[in-house]
Amino acid sequence: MKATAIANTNIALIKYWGKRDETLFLPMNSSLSITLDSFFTVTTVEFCKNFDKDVFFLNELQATDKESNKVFIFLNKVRDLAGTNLHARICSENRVPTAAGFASSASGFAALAAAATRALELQLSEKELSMLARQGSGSACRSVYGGFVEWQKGIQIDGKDSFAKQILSEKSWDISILSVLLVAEPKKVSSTEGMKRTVKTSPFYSGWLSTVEKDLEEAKEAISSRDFEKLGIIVEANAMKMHATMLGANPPILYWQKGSIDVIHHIHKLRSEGIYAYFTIDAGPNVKVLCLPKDEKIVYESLLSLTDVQEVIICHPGSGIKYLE
Ligand code: 2P0
Repeated sequence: MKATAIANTNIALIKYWGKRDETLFLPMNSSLSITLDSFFTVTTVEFCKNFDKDVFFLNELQATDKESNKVFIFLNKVRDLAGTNLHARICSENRVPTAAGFASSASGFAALAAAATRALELQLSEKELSMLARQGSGSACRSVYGGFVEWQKGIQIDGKDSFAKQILSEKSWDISILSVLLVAEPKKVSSTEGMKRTVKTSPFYSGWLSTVEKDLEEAKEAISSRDFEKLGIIVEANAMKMHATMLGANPPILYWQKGSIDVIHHIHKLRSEGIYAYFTIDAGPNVKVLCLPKDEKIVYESLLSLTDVQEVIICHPGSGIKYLE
């Protein structure tokens, strides 16, 4: 009873920020992402009646109690679905620069959901798999699919209408996503904590909620008409707005560092010179830059010339979950 799955991570273009249910990972707003081709997690799950407890290895080392507990709690949800109490051995390899604040939980829980359900021979549809992965980490529900993906927030209290779906395949529109790794300390506030504090205390959060669904609709229109400039403007503004809600939290949350701001100004300068590049920033200091493949080289080289930039990794739209036999 063993299976291996690979899931790519994703970058949100319209952000998920805030939960209405912490246990079921139900979001306050819908979101939109691109699945990336270069950052992924490979996970093998084996269930066996001879195992007397669950064990979790991350990058060949036994994981910390904190990391393991999150995984075992999620595994209980899979066991409930399958009606089994078998223990498991989980081996995960993260090809995501974890310490740098890239979202490894998205690829991590998508790969875990896929490998665990396949090992137990549960026949889940992609929609059911997305709903399950969501309950490990919200953004994981989007990593089930490749290309451009929308996570519909849903309105039901049981979460049965909160899942992701592909809106455009990875082969239908190639854009470049440059992940800019900065000289930075590990973040002090987790996404989960940051969301909670923002929803509870930020006076700007109502402004986020009243405008984000419109941002999503405009982004979808831009994607469907392959209007890169229109998409870039919405994506950049949506990220800024998310960070503004956090600055209004009590105590305030600031994920940016000096290098983040340098990249923001640099992207604005590139645009003033006629190069269509746009940025987005998640719950961390690192910046992702979107541009068209024809401008990829020049944007890449110009980013590397900035003092606080350690590395730039070029990604393109990637595929959904894959299984290894
Ligand atoms: C996103 N982020 O849409 C947003 C934008 C960060 C900023 O989803 O608490 O690891 O496990 O559901 O999914 C990162 O948070 O949080 C995230 P949980 P998750 O990608």
